[in-house]
Amino acid sequence: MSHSTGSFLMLLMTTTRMALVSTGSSKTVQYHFINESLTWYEAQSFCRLKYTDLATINNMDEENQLVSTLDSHATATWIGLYNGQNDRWLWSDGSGRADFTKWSLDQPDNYNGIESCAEIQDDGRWNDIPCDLTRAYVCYEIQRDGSKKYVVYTQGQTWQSSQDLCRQKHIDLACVLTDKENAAIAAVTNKAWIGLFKDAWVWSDGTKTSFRYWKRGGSYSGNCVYVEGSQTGRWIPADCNKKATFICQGDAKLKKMVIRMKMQSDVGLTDSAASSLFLQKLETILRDQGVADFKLSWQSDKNGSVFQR
Ligand SMILES: [Ca+2]
Repeated sequence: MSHSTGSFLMLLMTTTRMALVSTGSSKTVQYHFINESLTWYEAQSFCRLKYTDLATINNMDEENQLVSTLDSHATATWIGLYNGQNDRWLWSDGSGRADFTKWSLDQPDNYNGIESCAEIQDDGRWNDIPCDLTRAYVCYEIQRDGSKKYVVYTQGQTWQSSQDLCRQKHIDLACVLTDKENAAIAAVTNKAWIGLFKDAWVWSDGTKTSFRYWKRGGSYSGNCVYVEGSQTGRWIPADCNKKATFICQGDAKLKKMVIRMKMQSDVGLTDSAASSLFLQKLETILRDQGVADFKLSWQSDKNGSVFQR
């Protein structure tokens, strides 16, 4: 190949620019199943470094979306829920902390230390009682005009079963936000479960949702939470030091580096074969230097050419 002036390239070498491609706000959550077994804490660090955080689940749609990302062989997969130690009263439909309350006199008293669910009484006042008692229950749904409709079921169920049944047929157990709503429920029932429960679980990314999807039955303990195998996706508390696969959320954090180089060549670099060969050589050099996990590509200008003379 002759040393022609046409293929003699002079490019200016200049600064490197770092740009963090941050997470955008999208309607569907981006879940990423990571097929590596780590402790909950290690998984949290990994997710915060590579994505946004461990996965948060706000509702049943997101729960189903998360389950669909699980590897078919996954048996236990960490999500971002952990024990925050401080109990508070929350609503079953995910709407968070109960700001409006209508407790009966001297309630909630957590009698015998086992009262974590709430019933509405004949007089419309609330009492905390053990969740495994059976009661009638009140579900709710939203009507076309945006108003809430309450549906009472008189056959007694535990609080958990009531929640499952309400979620199957309606939206959730009744959540009560005003005196007016409370009066509407009191008018149609004597004693019944409402969607109020107490727990200390919090999300790694600070989301306030009180949506929960616990496995029914069995006895589990631990301060971190995993979802069980791909079939059900129900949540189970476990020892945070156990190793499990995990799910991160958010866009991947990319570091983009733009490099300008000055080069001299005997071949025409406008030739695509030559420029891809050069790219391969650059990649080899970078890998030899221990740089892993990267992608190289040419950036063309608005005229579509990579090189400027
Ligand atoms: Ca009580």
